[in-house]
Amino acid sequence: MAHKAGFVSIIGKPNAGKSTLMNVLVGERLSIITPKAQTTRHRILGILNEPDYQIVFSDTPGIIKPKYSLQESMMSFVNGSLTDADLLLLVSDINEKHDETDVLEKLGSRDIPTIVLINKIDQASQEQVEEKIAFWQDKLKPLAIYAISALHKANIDGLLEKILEQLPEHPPYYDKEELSDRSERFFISEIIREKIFNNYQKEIPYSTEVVITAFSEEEKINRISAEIIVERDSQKNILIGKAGSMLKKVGTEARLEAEKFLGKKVFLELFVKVVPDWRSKKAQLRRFGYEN
Ligand code: GDP
Ligand code: K
Ligand code: MG
Repeated sequence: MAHKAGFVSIIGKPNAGKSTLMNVLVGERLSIITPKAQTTRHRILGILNEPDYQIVFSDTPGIIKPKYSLQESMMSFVNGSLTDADLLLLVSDINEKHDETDVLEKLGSRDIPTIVLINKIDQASQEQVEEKIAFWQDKLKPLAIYAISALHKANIDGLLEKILEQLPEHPPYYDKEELSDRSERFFISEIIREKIFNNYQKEIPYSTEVVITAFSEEEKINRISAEIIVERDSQKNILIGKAGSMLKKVGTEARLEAEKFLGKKVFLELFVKVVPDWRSKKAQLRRFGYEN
């Protein structure tokens, strides 16, 4: 049988469940998931390899109206994922009110085959599902609409078949051993960011970036150092916590997750550093990998 391959971009509003879906489709925990909006800041590839096909999924930041440079950069990752997609998976949270204007605007007059996924049906009634199906049918006339639960892996098998139907015959784009285009360093920085999103409130997660400053692989252990960047001294104090208690908690959680991810013992050192207003500074953003 001929080999199929293609690019499938996962888009939608913040918190719709895009990252959860990508991890389920790829069968690995590549993208970080938190209950907070704007957790995902990059375009992250997740590659599903089978003998007769390769699907290159892109997880993307939720579509918003950007207010500062970091968010502009996040939206340019979304645009990029639209440009080279063979197929779009538009994820919509069933409990969102019917305002998907930002998403529809972003699609604009682009004519990319789109499958709409109504997600979190575990939290909704059959009537709600039908109402939402009618909404999307009317707005977008997509190729197909699936009502799913990414979290509970409901109705995912049918979706995968439908995706494959849409993909062209093509040789693989990436080595068939590859799971992502990202390095282990990147995933470790994301794991640390996830623990920060889960452990702090208000603006702290949004003001935080993580930079891996050392990553050395030894036979039995990986030694990793990371800087947690914040915008102000007050944030640094909150991050560290009383006698270092909060930073220690984040460090422990991140280390355990990193060990699972790397399948190896990890020694993790965290430092906190203030870089005033980094989210609005182009040079800093470039340094942190948000180049457009
Ligand atoms: P993203 O911002 O679109 O990438 O969304 P995430 O994948 O980070 O998920 C946002 C939140 O929704 C997390 O707390 C997920 O656990 C939750 N979530 C994702 N899919 C489902 C689902 O099918 N059902 C329920 N109940 N929650 C879900
Ligand atoms: K999220
Ligand atoms: Mg996400």
